[in-house]
Amino acid sequence: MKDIFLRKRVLQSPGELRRHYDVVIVGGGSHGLATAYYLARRHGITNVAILEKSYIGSGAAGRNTTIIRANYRTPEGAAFYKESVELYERLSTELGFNLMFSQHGHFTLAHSDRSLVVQHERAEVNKLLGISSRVIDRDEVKRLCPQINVGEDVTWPILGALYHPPGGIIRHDAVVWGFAKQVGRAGIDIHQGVEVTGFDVRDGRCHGVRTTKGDISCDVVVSATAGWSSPVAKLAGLRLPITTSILQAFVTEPVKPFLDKIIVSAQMHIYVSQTDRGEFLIGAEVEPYPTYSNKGTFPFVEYACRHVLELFPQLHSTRLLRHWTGLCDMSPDYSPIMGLTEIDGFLVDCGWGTYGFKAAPIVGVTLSELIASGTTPDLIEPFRLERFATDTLVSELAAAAVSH
Ligand code: PYC
Repeated sequence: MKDIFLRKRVLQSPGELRRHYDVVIVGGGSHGLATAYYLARRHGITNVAILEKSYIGSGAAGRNTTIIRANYRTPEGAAFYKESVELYERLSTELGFNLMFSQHGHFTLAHSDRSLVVQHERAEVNKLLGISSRVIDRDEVKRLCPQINVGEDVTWPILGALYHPPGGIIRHDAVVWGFAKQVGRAGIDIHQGVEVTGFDVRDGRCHGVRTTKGDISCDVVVSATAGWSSPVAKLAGLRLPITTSILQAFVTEPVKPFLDKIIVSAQMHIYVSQTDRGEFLIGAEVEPYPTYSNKGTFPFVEYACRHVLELFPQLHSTRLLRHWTGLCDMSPDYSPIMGLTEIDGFLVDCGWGTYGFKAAPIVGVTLSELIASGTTPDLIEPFRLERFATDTLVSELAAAAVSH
């Protein structure tokens, strides 16, 4: 009987914090866990610690809209997220953990001629990279998603959409637990409730980490702390070009399943999908002020409901259940900042804005390769921190339904 319980246990107990690790990953979210997973799986590096000040998945991994897609605007971004979607497609089998990935299609609605032009540009970039994306007209939107209101009697009638068939939603906490399970099995320590208080930086190199449970020496530190990236980098003396804001979202009470598509609108700044539990998950614009507050606001709820009800009037008497905020670390060009920094041995993975969760597996693959080989993989070369000094930005502003 005891054996059955042991086998079912997902998270291994990490034991004492050791005084030395080859790699210390700060942040027990989807990126930190994925990096640890691929370090072990692809490179055999297991003398690794993940330090999480709260519990795994307590940050952005547990507070997002669970959307997975690759229909980005820039060739750099689209190529990167394409690989992420492909990794996600195999991940349940690979991790031996059902991540409930349902790929029923992602629609970016266009309500103006200008927006149709942008969606065409995205479709062309996507097609060149082998990503399934095309612009469809209003009739096809209605045919593929009969539940949506395509009528004229609304604030912004729908003219068409960018249709991305592989887009989908996934259970975000299952992603965290699936990675954590395999990370633990590989012998990697996941230390929850351990906060990083400083870094041992001398002569331009990071030699270790100071924590609430003592100091650790290490060869490489990876900061994968999403919304907390700036304060964590500051502990190492590194200034990041990031501002932090919140994106709010809520779920309704569960209702009978009637929407299997993801609907987003860059004009209305909203996201709508229905979860496997029947809840409608609705999100909106990043708030236009920097904050670390995790309090939701009533104007957001009012705004999001007003717009969603124009698309889905059938939700008019559905009640709201939960409402949350997620921290978004916004970079100036809305693309991530990944890899080496001016401090040897101190790597960053930040600036994800609202795109982070969908990148978790490819972040793990590319960062683990960088750590193991010392060479930046081609796929993340454009996302180096130094691009802000060399003026080689990767503007991804047009790729989300939030204006950022
Ligand atoms: O980029 O798919 C997205 C997204 C969803 C919520 C915020 N950003």
